[in-house]
Amino acid sequence: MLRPIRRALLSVSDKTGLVDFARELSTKYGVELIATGGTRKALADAGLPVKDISELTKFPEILDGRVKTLHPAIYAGLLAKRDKSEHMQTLAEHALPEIDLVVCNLYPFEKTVAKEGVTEAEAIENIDIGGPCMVRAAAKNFASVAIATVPAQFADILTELATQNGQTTRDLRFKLASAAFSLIAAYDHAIATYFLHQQSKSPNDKTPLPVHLHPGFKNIQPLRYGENPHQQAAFYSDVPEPARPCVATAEQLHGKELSYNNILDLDSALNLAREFAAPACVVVKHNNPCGAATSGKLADAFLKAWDGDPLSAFGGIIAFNQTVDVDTAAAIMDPKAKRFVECVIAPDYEPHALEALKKWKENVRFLKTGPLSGGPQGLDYRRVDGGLLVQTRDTGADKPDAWKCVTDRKPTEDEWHALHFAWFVCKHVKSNAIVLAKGAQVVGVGAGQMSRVVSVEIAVKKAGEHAKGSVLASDAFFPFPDNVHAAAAAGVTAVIQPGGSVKDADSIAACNQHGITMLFTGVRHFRH
Ligand code: 93A
Repeated sequence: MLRPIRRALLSVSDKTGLVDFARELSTKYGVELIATGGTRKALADAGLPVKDISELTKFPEILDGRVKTLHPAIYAGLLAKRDKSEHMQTLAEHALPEIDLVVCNLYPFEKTVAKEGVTEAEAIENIDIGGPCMVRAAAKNFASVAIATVPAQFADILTELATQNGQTTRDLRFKLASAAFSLIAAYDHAIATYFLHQQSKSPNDKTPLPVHLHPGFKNIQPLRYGENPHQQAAFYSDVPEPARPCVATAEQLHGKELSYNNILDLDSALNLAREFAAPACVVVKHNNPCGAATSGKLADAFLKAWDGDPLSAFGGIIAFNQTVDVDTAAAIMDPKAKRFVECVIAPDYEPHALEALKKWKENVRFLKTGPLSGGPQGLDYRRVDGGLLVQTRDTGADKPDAWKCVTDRKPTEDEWHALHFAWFVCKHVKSNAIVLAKGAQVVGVGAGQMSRVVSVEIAVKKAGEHAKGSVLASDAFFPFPDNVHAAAAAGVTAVIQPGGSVKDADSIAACNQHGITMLFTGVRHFRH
């Protein structure tokens, strides 16, 4: 059982709330206060009993305070495992006191470098060394030590001391440790960013992008350039070992170096292909699928995906969800078709298929992911100027069993399967997204339009004669029934969309008028 908090080490730059917190610790719970220079003075000035850190280290603060807490007496007291007798014996042998609570916030590096005209020397002096070490040590030993890094945590700690006989719970200490490690990560990132900016101020600076990037991303491939030749770029990965199948861990078996845009498109293509259990092929151009199909045979899925929009497929990125066999390779390379392909990604290739593909063209990139399982993982990050948007992935929301038919006519079995297929393709198309499909083959896509009805018109135009008898998926609700009228005029027989518009009733009435069947999914798939 953990002893009550008896000794606290306080070392803070931001002294907000410090005195009140320390007073309560000292007067109510008899906690011994030990502090570094400035913090000690603030506490002593408020009339609190406080020991100087050098009483504990038996060593003065030196080098203008650059070395104040970096001492074994501090670290032993923080890191000793309380439930390990050898550790406790060592403390006793060397007369090292246990530290139960650390209150520490760091030199204000970010504030300092944000100041107009800050000098390099000022910035450097504000890189805290001892603080982060102490915070990490306390956080590592959260089993026995509590670490407060922001004044907002003082109240939580006091509440527990009051209700837990002067102790804190493991649960609170774990949360405090988690916040502490986040603080250190952010702090070090701010320092790294400052250094990076200092060395690459001009847009033409050709210094390579850094090896490590917050949070935990590692440079796995410097790229020749970014979206355009005047932009610098690199490919970073945060996939820990053992690697899971994705573009970042895929093995390139053949072809030219991958480009920035290749990687984006490969990711989009793979993430759509892995939605399906049946053999599937996806063709992506500029981050949108222009063709996609599933079939009993992979070669057939490929031909159907390519034929969905052969004009756009030229120079496309192709993803498969199953091993590329000899027939599929032959279909890709068919001399009569004269196909131009940038990249192919698949779980694997049959040896003969790969051998042939490698001989086909020197530059085409072939990538192998290993067996696909599940969807993409981790948080999704998008940078905006001055900020970062973070969201969870758009996975797992769809419940086909709960889809509701809202029209007089119910879908036939064939229509239901086509709608199901079209819906999952639509999820991977930029908004406003409209997908026309026949069976399990995309025949027309309207992507990235600012008005939905124009997306319908584009999808219909792309589908040409195939629009007749097709089904339509829309990533978000129809705001007006004009979409239904346009679809009906093209010969669409079934629609799938989230529903939820104030004008749903008008769209449903329009479907009924045209004999179209319509499903509501209750789930939206915007993709911006
Ligand atoms: O210069 S340091 O990196 N060297 C140290 O050993 C050290 N220990 C604590 N800075 C160090 N600190 C930092 O001093 C703390 O993180 C805190 O921000 C600050 C508190 O100093 P004072 O109590 O003198 O105001």
